[in-house]
Amino acid sequence: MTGYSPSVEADELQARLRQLSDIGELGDGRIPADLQARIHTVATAAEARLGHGTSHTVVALAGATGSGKSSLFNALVGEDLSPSGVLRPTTSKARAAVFGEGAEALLDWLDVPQRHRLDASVNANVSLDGLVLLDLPDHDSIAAAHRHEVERLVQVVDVFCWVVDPQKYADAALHDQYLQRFASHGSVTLVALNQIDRLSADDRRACLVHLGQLLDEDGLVGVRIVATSATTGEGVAELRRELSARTAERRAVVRRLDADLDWLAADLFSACGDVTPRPVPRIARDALVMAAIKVAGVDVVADAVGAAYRHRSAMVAGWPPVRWVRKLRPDPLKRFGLGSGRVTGNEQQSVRRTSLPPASADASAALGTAGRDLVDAVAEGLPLHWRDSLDATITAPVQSLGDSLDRDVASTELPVAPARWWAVAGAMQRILTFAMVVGMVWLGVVFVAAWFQLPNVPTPRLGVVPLPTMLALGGAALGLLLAALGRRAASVGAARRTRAARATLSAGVARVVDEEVIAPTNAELDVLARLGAMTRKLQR
Ligand SMILES: Nc1nc2c(ncn2[C@@H]2O[C@H](COP(=O)(O)OP(=O)(O)OP(=O)(O)O)[C@@H](O)[C@H]2O)c(=O)[nH]1
Ligand SMILES: [Mg+2]
Repeated sequence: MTGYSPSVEADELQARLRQLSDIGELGDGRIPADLQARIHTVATAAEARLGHGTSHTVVALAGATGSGKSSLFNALVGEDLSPSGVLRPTTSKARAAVFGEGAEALLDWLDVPQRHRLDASVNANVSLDGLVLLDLPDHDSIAAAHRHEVERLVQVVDVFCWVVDPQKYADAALHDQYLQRFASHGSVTLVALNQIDRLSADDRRACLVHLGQLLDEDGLVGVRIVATSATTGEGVAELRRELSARTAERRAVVRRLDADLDWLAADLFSACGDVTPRPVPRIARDALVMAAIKVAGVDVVADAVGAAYRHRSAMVAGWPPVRWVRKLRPDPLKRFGLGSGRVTGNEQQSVRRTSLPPASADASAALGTAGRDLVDAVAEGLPLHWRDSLDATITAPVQSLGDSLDRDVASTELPVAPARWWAVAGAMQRILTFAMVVGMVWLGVVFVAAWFQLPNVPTPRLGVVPLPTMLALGGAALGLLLAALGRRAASVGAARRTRAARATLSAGVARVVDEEVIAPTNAELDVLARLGAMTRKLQR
């Protein structure tokens, strides 16, 4: 950062704030609610603070009751503006000392009505122009209103000046609740070890060393510590010089907001930046497709396609005298509301359904398991809240997959077109049956004529066999033989069509699974990967 001009820093901050807002948008439902709330708070505060410009630097004197904040405030400004006292706690509302012009709108936004305008050159050597010094109530107050006032203001001030005293500088309340929490804010943090007049020279050194160690442990390595006494005035000029320098460089506004971003970025990183999600593994997708194939009833429909082929073939090319028996049996495909071939435009629009029996409990359970396995496979190693968002992306479509699969099966064009040989065989069957009937009638006439002793009906012979006998027996035998051959051919064709139907239906199921589950899951994983990349980038 050294060597950067304030405007470059401000531009960088603006760019980071835009990234943060993108993360907030993309992170909706994918980032834990508390982090999402912090994104909102930081973004809103940054926008508002930057809206008031960087010409003023707001420094807050914060600390425990009795540490001497108000006394130090008065000493720094050179006037007794803020009552200090022995009654604890003394200060209940923040008070501002404003050096130089302006800052009204800024103080309105900070909601600090008690303001005092002061000459920028309190001390001839030091200009405090642009400094807005706040005297805060006690952070560890017995009065909740004091704590709220402090909490509200520490979120928005530009520089923290923690005022500690030799008795309470190690208090857990200060270190746990504030110093550690603002560990990223070292560049905008100062510590005043006040009431230094109460210590001997040796104790001062020891106290300063110990305080330095505690701050290091808090994560605030190398922050400036100034030893002061509001009573004797020792160190006050040094602290004033420090405040003057920080105000003059006009970088605190951007640095504080940058530190807020660093702090948030670190937490965002541990929540979602540490891992990169990968697309759905093939094996998990295939397992889901297999389970969906069972739920869709692909085997039942494929078998019905074969059975329908045999059935329809027998209806056309079977032996005509017994064909009517076939008619009594239902068409295996029509039973399921399938097999009428092409889907018309109207049918596609109105939702077409099959009358297939519902999937077995086992098949449905297996689909549910495959869905959960998919969640496990994609969420492995990812943060828990991402698992939740993936669960939401996967579970609902898996649960409604049955309906979509049924619609897909209903609209699949099944291979049930009549084979060309059926018509040929059917025509031959008609000729053979005709020959058989002619032969039988002829034989009947011969038989009746002989019975009534009428003159012989002529019966030409073919070799030794009379023609009517040849027609009757030959027609029947050839018809039966042709029907048997037809059944065999239909069996072979049916097996082929069963395989083809299974392949077409399975491909349809895979397409539905890909469209309704895998594609949205991969899209969600992609969003999560982008979110991870964005939080890594925000980290710097
Ligand atoms: N000896 C000594 N006493 C101090 C010093 N600074 C403040 N005091 C005294 O400490 C007491 C508390 O001072 P305040 O300035 O009211 O402390 P505060 O931090 O503003 O307290 P709250 O407003 O209650 O949070 C007063 O009696 C001061 O006179 C100092 O540097 N040395
Ligand atoms: Mg006070």
